[in-house]
Amino acid sequence: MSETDGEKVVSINDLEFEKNVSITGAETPLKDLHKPKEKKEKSTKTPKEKKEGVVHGGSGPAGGAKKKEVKKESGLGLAFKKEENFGDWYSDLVVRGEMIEYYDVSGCYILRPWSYAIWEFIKDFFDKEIKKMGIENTYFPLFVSEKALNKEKNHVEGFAPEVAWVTKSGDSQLEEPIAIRPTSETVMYPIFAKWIRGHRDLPLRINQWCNVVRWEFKHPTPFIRSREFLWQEGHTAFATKEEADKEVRAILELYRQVYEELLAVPVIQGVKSEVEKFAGGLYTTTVEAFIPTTGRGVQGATSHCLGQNFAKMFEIMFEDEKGERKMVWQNSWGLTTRSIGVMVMIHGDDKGLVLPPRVAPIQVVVIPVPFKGIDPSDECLKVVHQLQQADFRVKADLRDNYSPGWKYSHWELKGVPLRIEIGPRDIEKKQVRVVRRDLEDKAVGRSQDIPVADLVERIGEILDEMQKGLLERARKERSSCIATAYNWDDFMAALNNKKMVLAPWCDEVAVEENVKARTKCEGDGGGAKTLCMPFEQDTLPVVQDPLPEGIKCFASGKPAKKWALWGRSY
Ligand code: 87F
Repeated sequence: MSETDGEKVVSINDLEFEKNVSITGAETPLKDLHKPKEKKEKSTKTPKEKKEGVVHGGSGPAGGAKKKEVKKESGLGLAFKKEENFGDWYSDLVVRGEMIEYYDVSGCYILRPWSYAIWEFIKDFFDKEIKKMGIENTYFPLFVSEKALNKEKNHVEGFAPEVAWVTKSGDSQLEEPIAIRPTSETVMYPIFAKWIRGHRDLPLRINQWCNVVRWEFKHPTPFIRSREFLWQEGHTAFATKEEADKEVRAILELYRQVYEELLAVPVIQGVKSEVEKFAGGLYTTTVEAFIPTTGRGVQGATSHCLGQNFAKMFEIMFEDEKGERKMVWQNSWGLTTRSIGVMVMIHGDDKGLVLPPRVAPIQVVVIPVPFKGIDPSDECLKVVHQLQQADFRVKADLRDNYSPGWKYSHWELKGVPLRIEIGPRDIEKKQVRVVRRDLEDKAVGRSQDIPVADLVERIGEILDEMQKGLLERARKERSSCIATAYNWDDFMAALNNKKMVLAPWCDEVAVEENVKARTKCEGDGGGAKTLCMPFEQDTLPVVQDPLPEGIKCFASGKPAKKWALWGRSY
C-alpha cells in the first residue's frame, strides 16, 4: 500500500484478505480446505472392480462376463454436512460440483463451464427481456480516471477503500493512477452528458454485461463475495421521474423472475432504508433472498432510482419541448453472479448440487447399466437422440472405466435434475428408469419406470414439476423463517433463532444504527440491519398495510411509520 497526494493507492498485488470470521461461518482459510481431500480422492480413484449390485433390470456385477476396471462409487460424497458445517459444506460443494476452481489471487475464482453455463442462462433470459423493453447493450472501458471517479462525492464516499488502482506499467510509475471500475456510473455519465441534448435524445437506456472489481476486505466466498465478479449494469436517463419510477419496478420484476422462475429462489421485493440505500441515489429497490441454514438474508439484486444527483454533478441536461433546460432523471440497476451462489446455498444438499431444470446445463443424464455381457449403450444413445430432438439438454455417460453407481453419485454431486438408467431388462420391456435429483432416496416418486414411447412427454412434465417443486419447497421454508416482533425481546429471540424479523419501525437512521450495534454484542453473528421495507405482497401475509393505528417502533418505542424486514445478512 502506498500514499499519493493523501489518496490511498492500493497496488492490487500487495493485498491479502484479512482473516476475518467467514460470513458462511468457515474459519479455515479456503485455500487449505481441499488439500487433505485431494489426497483422499487419489487413493479412492484406483480403478477397482465393482462389487455391489447397482444394476436394475438384473443383478450382479456391472460389466457382465468381462472383468472391467471400474471406479468404486465411494469417495464422491461431500466431506461436510450442510446443517453441521455450512461454511465448509459450501466451499467444498462448489469445488467438488465443478463450479469453481480456486485461484492464486485471493478473492478471485475461476468460474468453470458448469457455473458459467448457469450465468449464460440468466444472461440470455434477462438480455432478451430488457431488449423487449427497448434497452440496448453497450461496452464502456474497464478504467476510470481519478477525476471522473471523484466527481460525485456521495457516490464514492464509503466505497473508496474498495477501489483498486493501477499505478504502474512495467517498471515505470503511471503519471496518474487509474481506477478499475467498481461500477460504471462515473465511466458512463460524462458520456451521457455528451449524448443527451434535447428531449428527442430521451430516454437513453443502455446496459452492459461485464466484470467489475471491488477490493473487499471481508472474508471472500465464491459467488457471494469476490473481488472480481460478473454482472449486468443498466444505466438509463429519462425526461420525467414517472418514467424512471416505472422502469425501476419493471427491472425489479425481471430480477424477481430470474430468482424465482429460473433459480427457484423465493425473494422479497421492497425498498431499502436510508442507511442501506445506494448513497448516490434517490431510492433503492431490492429483491432479498434468505438462507435458512445460516439465518441470513442476502441482497439478490438492486434497482435504483438515482433521481437527479448524477445529472447535477455530470451536467446531464436536455432541452424540453418548451425550450427549457432541464436535468434528466436517472436509474441504475444490477444483477451479479452472486445469484448462482444463492441458488447453490438454498437447493444444495449433503449429496451435492441440486440444479433447477431451467438453469441446469445438463437436464438429463443417461447411464447404461450393463448386465451379463449386454451393453445398453446403443439404447442410451437412442434415448439421448430422442430427447435432444425435443430440445432437452441431455447427455449419455458411456465411460467404461466408471461403474454405474459411481456415475450416479457423480451426476448427483453435479446436481443434474434427472438421470435415466437403462439395463437389459428395461430394453426388453421398452422402458427406462427415471430418477429425480430433488427427492430423498426413499421418497415416493423419486424413481419411476417410464415407457420409451411416453418419454418426451413425461420428461417435460417431470422437469416442470421439479422446477415448481423446488421453488415451492424453498418458499415454504423461507416463509417459516419470517417472524413478527412488536418489542425488543421478541425481536432478539427471533433473530437468534435464525429468523428474519418483520417489525413496526419508526424509520429513523439513528435507530437502525443503534439496532445494528446492539445486535452485534447481544446475540451471536453480525449485527442485524433492515433488509428492506417489503412492498405489499401475498407471499408475506404478515404485512398489514397500512400499519395498525397507534403502533410503536419495536426498538425505539416511538410511533411506528412502517413495517421493516430485519435480519442478519451476507
Ligand atoms: C464500490 C466501490 C466504489 C457499490 C462500490 O448497485 C463504488 C461503489 O458505487 C458503488 N460498490 N457501489 C454502488 C453501485 C450502485 C449501482 N451501480 C450500477 C448498482 C447497480 C449497477
